[in-house]
Amino acid sequence: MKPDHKDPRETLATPARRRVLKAGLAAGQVAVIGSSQAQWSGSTPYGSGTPSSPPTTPFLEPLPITPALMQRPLTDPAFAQAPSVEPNRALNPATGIPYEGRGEAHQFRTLNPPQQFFAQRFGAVPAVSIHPNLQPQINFWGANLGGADLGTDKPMTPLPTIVSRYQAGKNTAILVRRFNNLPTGAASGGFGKNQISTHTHNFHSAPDSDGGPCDPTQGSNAENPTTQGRFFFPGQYYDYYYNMKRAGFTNPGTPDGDVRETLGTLWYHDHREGHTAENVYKGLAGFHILFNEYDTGDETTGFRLPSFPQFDIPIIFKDLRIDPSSGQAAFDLFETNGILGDKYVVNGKVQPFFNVSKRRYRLRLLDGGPSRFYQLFLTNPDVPSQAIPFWQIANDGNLLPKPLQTTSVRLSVAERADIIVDFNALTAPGGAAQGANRLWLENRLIQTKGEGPENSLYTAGSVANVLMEFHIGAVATDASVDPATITSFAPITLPPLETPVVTRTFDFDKRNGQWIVNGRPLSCDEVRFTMKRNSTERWIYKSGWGWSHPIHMHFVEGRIIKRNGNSIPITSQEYSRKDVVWLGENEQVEFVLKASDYRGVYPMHCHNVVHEDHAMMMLFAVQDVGDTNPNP
Ligand SMILES: [Cu+2]
Repeated sequence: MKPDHKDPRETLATPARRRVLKAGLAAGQVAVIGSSQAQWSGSTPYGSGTPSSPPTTPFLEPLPITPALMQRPLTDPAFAQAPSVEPNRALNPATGIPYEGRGEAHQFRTLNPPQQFFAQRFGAVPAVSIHPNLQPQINFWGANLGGADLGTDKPMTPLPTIVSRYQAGKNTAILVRRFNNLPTGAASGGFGKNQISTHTHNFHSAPDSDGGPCDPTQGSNAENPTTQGRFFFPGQYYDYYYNMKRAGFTNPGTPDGDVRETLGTLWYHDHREGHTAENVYKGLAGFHILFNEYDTGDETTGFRLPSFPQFDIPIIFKDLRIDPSSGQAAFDLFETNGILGDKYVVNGKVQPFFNVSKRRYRLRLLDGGPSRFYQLFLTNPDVPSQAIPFWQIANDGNLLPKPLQTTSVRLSVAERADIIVDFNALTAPGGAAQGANRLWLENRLIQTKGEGPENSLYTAGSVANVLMEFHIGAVATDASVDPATITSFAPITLPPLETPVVTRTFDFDKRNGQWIVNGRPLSCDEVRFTMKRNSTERWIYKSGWGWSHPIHMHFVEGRIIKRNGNSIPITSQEYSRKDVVWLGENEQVEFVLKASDYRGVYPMHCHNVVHEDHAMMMLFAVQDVGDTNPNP
């Protein structure tokens, strides 16, 4: 990017960061500055002038564990309209619009007809406490467990956890029917759009079930429920079909797909074009977890990772700002650089505690946005200088080649890290946190503006930076294995890197207040390039000074092969397949990927959801004939 494109506000904020970078640190390294520097909570170095949230006492309430969605028989009232391959576009006499929002038939559904059926109804969340010191929140949206009566089966946020399973040689396909029962009229709190599209992030979905932001035929004609085929409107449902086959299932030799394409920790969230940030901030996000023949969810079988759900804990965190005058979560519609909150909300509670036993836990960490980047550490609040190791076993939806011991993980928006923490070994005599009866999950990455983080850390042990506190109880039985003894997650491993036949460059920049890719903002009416099915491409991501972007493409995963000219070493957390790439300030990242199986239109975009809405995104297609456009 050129200096004349720089947001003038940038020049006020950059000296500290420049100084750090000029010290010669490589990407991924950080400088530590003292906690005497402004803490983000309290003094609130926040761009838009929004006042600070009311104070809250940390660790008063337990971490909520989001319930799992249960399957329902086809005799359930949710399926009064029978599920069908073709969308149900018949007019519902009760609403005057089609029963179903979907516009496309489910691809390849007859190969693996759905075996399990789930339902959920999106609606307003009844007034809910996120902290005893704050007023009940009335502006949230969520989904219930599928019951027809939202008064008894109430919408919740985070959204219910969906669990599904790969099983080679067996059809385990599922169908999730999502009803839109969101309020009509103006959204509460002045933000949110009740025309929704549910994206299952990182799943190998056909466009019909991808939950993309744009209708492939209607383009920007988004508001008409009789023609729009991607959003579902109040009064409509949408059937999402997940075939539970790994990528490559259309290849004759691998009818179950390629085991190396196995996915694990996914999430689902709203993706309505132009309003994703508002809707996710309102609560439309939850986990979709996939198990398989090796990562079984049972610590006595397969890789013997801690059992779900007792010791395998999905944790979604976001940062909110509570307007002190209204007491409600506030969303600044006019802030396009990104939105920072000053309250960490973890599984729906501000700074909760979590009671753990002395044994191993698998924690699935997900940065739910909207704009904050994290570097997470375990901190012993009584001895903050201790370096406390844990194991990272997965990055985004993918197991690493083998467990990687580390003392921190970095997450940009939408990235996931599965970690294993051994609370027994850490606190036992000789352990890194010997004798500790509590530990913090602490974000030490400095970020004072929505555009992106600094390249430096707060010192350890600042309670304002803590997401949650673990209260460590008694020793408990543990049948999971020590990650140190796992030398490989084979056969779930990295597919070989194939030589790219097409190279494309994507320059992520800002101009005239709009976030752009290769000079242009999103148009839902334009497909910018076409990938050829089963053909390998190299994408080069570039960014400028002053901002960072989490870059996400739908449908296709890839491998980062170079960051700023350097290869990714096997000891890196990035030696993995990825669906989100942390593109830091003034960085260049080379990414290799290949599309398979499905045809159709997908987006790639920045996952700072505020950037995404304003409108750092483009559409691409996957077809049997591609193009070679180097700068789409
Ligand atoms: Cu961005």
